Amino acid sequence: SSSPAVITCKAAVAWGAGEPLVMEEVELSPPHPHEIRIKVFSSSLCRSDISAWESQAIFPRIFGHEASGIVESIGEGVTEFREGDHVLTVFTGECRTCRQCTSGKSNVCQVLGLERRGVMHSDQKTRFSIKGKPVFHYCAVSSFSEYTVVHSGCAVKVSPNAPLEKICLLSCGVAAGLGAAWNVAAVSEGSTVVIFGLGTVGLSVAQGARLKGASRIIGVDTNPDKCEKAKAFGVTEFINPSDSSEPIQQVIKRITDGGADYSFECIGDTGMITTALQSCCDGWGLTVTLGVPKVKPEMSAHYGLLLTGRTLKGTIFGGWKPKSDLPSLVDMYMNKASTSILPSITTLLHVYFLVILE
Ligand code: CXF
Ligand code: ZN
Repeated sequence: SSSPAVITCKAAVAWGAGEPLVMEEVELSPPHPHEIRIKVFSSSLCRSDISAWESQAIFPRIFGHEASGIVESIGEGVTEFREGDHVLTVFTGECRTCRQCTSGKSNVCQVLGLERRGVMHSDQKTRFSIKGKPVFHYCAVSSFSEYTVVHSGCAVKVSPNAPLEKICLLSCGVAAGLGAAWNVAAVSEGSTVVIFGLGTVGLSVAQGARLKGASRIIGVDTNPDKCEKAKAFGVTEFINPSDSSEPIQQVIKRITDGGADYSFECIGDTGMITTALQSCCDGWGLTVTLGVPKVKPEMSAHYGLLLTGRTLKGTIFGGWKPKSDLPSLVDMYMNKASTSILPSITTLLHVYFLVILE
């Protein structure tokens, strides 16, 4: 096929912090070497998109990173994709050659890791422009657009039978939560789990814990509407901290005979990391923190919590290596290998706002 040209398409452009997105005609360059251009099919909205839109200073910018689509064209040197392949985008890529990727112990790629400056990994430039003026990327994905360009290491080929409008949720939030429960905590059968924050990520931790046979899954959220939704994802007890004056960590310790086996911070509030540590038990209590802090990145806790045997672990994208692991997660959803993942992800779709671009 002939080499791809610049295209124009519609994209939702953010012009300033907190300003409404504007549908604009944008120019999108062809994919550079080792990049692919994707026709975006679905893009769900992640809290990180909103946080960056509210608070960061990189504009104009195209947000969106949790997406599915179809490969429209490929750049030089791309062997892994063809036009027409179905893909998921990822905000943290997998180069498969760096020290981290080859360690067998990590999903934090040194080459295609989280991009924070609004440009592409390879040349620190943008592929989008409006009348020649650069429009910045988000997480090197920018899926709130009809088409986008991503590094081939930041896309994952998936089964063409999988419904693109559903599996985009596996591109960030749902996978992050499931992975935190399965890969990072390795939640064990019969255990007690407490989850702070019941958004997509927290609900997916609950689902993951249920699938591993946790017997008590305590969900904590200040929004009373989350109670019913949380039960559909496996939460067995819902606690709204606003309902009582007793500190939440004290409530958890009281009802679990000294603290949970596992606690998960899914809010992005560093104060809650301390609370989560205080809510798990002496000896083996494990706190997994995966929320993305919006305000204060520093955390503090009494060292005694660690001296008495607790572990604090952080994780990004639930420890999944996108290329190595996501296709099987999609297959698991398709094969209903685990019967309950399907209804739950479908339920998620009713709960979360989806941006559909066609
Ligand atoms: C996040 C991870 C932490 C920084 C911003 C992007 N990824 C997905 O939501
Ligand atoms: Zn996200």
